[in-house]
Amino acid sequence: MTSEVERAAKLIAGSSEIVVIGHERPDGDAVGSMLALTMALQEIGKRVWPVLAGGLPRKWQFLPGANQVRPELPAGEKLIVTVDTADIRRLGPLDVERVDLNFDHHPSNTQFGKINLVEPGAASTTAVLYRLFPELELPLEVDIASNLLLGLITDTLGFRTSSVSSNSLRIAAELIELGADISDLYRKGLLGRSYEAVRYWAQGLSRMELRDEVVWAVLRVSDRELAGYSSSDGADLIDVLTTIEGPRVAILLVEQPEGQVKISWRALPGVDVSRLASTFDGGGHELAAGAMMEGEVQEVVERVLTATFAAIVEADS
Ligand SMILES: [Mn+2]
Repeated sequence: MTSEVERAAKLIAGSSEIVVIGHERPDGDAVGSMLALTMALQEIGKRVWPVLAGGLPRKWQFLPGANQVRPELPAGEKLIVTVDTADIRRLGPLDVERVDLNFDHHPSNTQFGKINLVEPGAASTTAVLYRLFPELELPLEVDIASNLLLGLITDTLGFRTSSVSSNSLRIAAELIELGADISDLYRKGLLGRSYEAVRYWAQGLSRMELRDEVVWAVLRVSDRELAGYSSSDGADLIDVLTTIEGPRVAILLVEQPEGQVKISWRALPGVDVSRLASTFDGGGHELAAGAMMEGEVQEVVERVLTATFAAIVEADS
């Protein structure tokens, strides 16, 4: 990877205008990576545009640098950088023809960049960036550190996923030493949620089901309307399903406005849900993966459950 890092450093040095893009329906790691990289590049004198299809969700607007995020690509030739994005299609409806630099930690990353800095073992993309910043001659200060720590806190669900290592905590400690406020980031980025989001959970939880070591819940467009919840995501309900003792796989299915269903899988070690997701054209990590499927909700539920039960049987054989 070292020569890739050198090539990346040269590419950055030779570019004065840079676009940094995160994936659509961004999580904390996508936003934190995008803002940290944006601010670090600005510190060394680059003109930088952070871009997210659909703009920055309100949840992340407390972050330093958040007011710079725009929903569309700027005109003209720029260096194009993506963060935390496993597949170029996850950039959403942005018209991205070419990616120069691809920073990520998803094992399923399709290596779509001219240069790919992908570390599948890392707990977050912000952890990858933290390690690469000195080699890329990018600076660290409190606002950059805060965004990096946010990505690490959110992707590890507060340092409790199997991806957490002593190194994750060492990085967190160093970011705290730079001034990042861990308790504030933890509360606003991980624990804090709206009343509407919890009402939305209640809709999904009231119809939750458990069968043969798989627990699942469905969230429909009508649930969002009833709860007054405005985003088309799952409001992290999957993280509640994974706290249930017994099931080896948890699944959340979220109906989308235009005949699609977004699926999230979480597994205990032993079942590889990233392989399962890839059979539906999705991807992710071994124990946390997702896909987008076409079809009516109930029909998608049946297909997903059948495949998931089969994956568990296969894992045990
Ligand atoms: Mn991530």
